[in-house]
Amino acid sequence: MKLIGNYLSPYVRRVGVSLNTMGMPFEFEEVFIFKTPEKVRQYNPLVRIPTLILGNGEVLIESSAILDALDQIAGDERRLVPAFGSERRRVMKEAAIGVGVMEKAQWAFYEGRFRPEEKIQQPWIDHNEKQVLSGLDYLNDAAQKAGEQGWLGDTEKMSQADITAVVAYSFAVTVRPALGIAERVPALAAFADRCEGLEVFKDCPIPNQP
Ligand SMILES: N[C@@H](CCC(=O)N[C@@H](CS)C(=O)NCC(=O)O)C(=O)O
Repeated sequence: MKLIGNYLSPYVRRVGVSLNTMGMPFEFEEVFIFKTPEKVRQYNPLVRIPTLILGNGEVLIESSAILDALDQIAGDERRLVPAFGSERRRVMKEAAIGVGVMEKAQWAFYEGRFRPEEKIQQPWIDHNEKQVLSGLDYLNDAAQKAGEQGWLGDTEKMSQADITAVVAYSFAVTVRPALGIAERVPALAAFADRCEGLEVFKDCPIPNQP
């Protein structure tokens, strides 16, 4: 299995951490999409990362679809989103909030990164940052309830809710440093520290911005 992308992308990182958590070995091809898009175009018509190539050559795209397929491949013992019931709904909702935080932090980040200075829309950045903070506040409440040993989705072991929330938090802290996120969401910050200390996360380090 080969994962193409880089770990500044929270979508790529959630897939890498999930593969590690499920004990699925993979090769990682580090690609910075705006530098070398041709490395991805041959596999993915959208030219986006993550792109995952399975052992049989099948190509998977879009992190949530990739993770859904991996859960199926891994089977019930190792899957990261419970198969059914209220536990599944809870994990999916928290993971969705994590993905929303990623998207909104990404949009705020891209506004400053891709537009000429005179065309940057500060109200649009503010709008996105407000949603980042609101999503993180929600995850902070979940982290508060989880306590020092528990998990965000109230599951027995780490689930996709935890992985996506922590990857979203660490991404937001990295690309929106001026927001003072760690101080605003101390329970989530402590929870993220706990998870980022695990090998499955440490194996997928966020690179310096290219
Ligand atoms: N919804 C997609 C988002 C993927 C995404 O936005 N990837 C970014 C890198 S963080 C990318 O490939 N951007 C290049 C582009 O869209 O042109 C997912 O979950 O996989």
